[in-house]
Amino acid sequence: MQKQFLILLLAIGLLSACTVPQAAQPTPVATVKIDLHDPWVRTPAQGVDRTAFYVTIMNGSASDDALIAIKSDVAQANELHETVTEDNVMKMQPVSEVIVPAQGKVALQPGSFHGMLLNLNKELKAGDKVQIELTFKNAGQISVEAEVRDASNGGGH
Ligand SMILES: [Cu+2]
Repeated sequence: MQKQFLILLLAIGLLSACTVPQAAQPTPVATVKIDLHDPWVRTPAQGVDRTAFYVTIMNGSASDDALIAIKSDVAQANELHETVTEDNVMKMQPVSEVIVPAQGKVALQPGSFHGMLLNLNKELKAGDKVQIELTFKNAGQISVEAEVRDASNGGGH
């Protein structure tokens, strides 16, 4: 009985904590500004169940931000990768984040950083639209609609 009473008190405390200060606080000023330009997904090669996602990220804020994750519902696994050249061999490796400098930009593009869509659960063809959710350290989650496109040249991703 005593415990229930305590829980009730806690609940009331939480309620008032939620409602009272909210009315008094000024509207927060947005300090994070991320713009996403030209999002696209490469048309997967015939019979291949993986592809790459590209976008240019512009950071209009005064502090660095970082892309830390991507998510889509067309792939079972969504990773951040970087294409590097070692001993004249191009290969890609997972990265934990892609830094977007303050007042600067970074491009996820063929031969560089990219989002990797692995174990595709849907057939993608040129012209399809794919919803991608990007998670940034500061700016939080931003969703974009990426168009599926054939790569203009055959360069590896
Ligand atoms: Cu990759």
